[in-house]
Amino acid sequence: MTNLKNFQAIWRPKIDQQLQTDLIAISDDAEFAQMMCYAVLNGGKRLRPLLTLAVLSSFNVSVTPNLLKLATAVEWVHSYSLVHDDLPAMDNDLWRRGQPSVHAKFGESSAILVGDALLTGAFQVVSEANALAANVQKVSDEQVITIIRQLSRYAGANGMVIGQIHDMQNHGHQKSDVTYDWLLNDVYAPKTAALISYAADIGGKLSQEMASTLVHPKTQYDLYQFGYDFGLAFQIQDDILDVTGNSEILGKKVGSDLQNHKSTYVSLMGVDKSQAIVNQYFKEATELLYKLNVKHELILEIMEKLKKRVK
Ligand code: GRG
Repeated sequence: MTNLKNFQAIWRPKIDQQLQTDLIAISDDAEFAQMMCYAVLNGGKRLRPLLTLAVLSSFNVSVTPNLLKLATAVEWVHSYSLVHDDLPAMDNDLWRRGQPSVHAKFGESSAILVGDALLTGAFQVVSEANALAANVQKVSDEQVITIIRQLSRYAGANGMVIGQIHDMQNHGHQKSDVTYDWLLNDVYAPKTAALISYAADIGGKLSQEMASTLVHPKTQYDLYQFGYDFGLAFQIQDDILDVTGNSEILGKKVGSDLQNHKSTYVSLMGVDKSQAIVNQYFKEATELLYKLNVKHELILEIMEKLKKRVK
């Protein structure tokens, strides 16, 4: 088994178990808890929590129950964004991960509220992670606050939300002067790269604290920048898959951008040039990884796998 296969075989089920436990525990209403579980647990790659855990492993930090729980909070935020992104007022997608999207299954008002509960729940998860740590090293309160601050920044008004606002302005070609720079800096970076760079970044911050590993500020910055470049590549790849992908494999409709009359890298410059830019961002992310003075093989494998993704 490759390093990554082994790592995923161990940690994917643990991430899912942690998510399920917390999703069920957070609501006294079993029916609503099931809706939340549907939104989060029905498929998905778990890229963001796996990335945080891979960074911890690169710094030789053992993943204690509190660290696992902290690493899963980003998946709550990510899942909320998917639920809201699929709503009729946004992308109006009826399929997600090969299943009816949350509003298609439970109705629009429930989907809005599931998203709301996932977003707020993420912060509850972060604030309660140490309660799991009876016999393990606690994460300092200061670090917990840093994580809350980072996650709220990347999810909030200067993060995913503004990315989505700009994305909506891009619907129906309402914005006539769409440029690559605008797409990259004002849509893709806040909408997609932010959460991926968050996942890499907190892996480094937690390693610094838990293993007293000296994570040099430059290394910490490189980790963040690695996640950012990776995230941009990931999003442009998403544009390409929306044109070249297979809806059964993707588990969602293809051609959504075209149908929503959205400008994307692909509509502006075509598939081949967009692919060349994806390759360039992956290359830059790889170079940053090589600069990190850690065992980067696992993170590299994650990226290599995602480079070839078809969903
Ligand atoms: C603030 C409502 C709101 C939305 C924010 C992030 C976002 C905007 C919308 C999500 C939809 C979308 C297509 C985002 C682009 C990033 C992306 C490729 C998401 C899919 O992430 P994966 O591939 O999904 O990690 P899985 O299903 O594997 O978890």
